[in-house]
Amino acid sequence: METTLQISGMTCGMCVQHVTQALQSVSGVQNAAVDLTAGRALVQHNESAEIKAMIEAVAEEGYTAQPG
Ligand SMILES: [Cu+2]
Repeated sequence: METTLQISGMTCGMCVQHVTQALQSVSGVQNAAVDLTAGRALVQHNESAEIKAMIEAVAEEGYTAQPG
């Protein structure tokens, strides 16, 4: 499965690293490709992964994610 998240608050490559690691730490997430310029994350995951958990993991790092 694939989910696109709009990410706000990213300003540099470190932000991308933080968001990528946060998303990949979520249970059921296989891969996360984060695009700084687009402010977007493409998340590959299985059916058990919860979008809510992805959003919370990103929020814990200080960024805002929303489905889209
Ligand atoms: Cu940064």
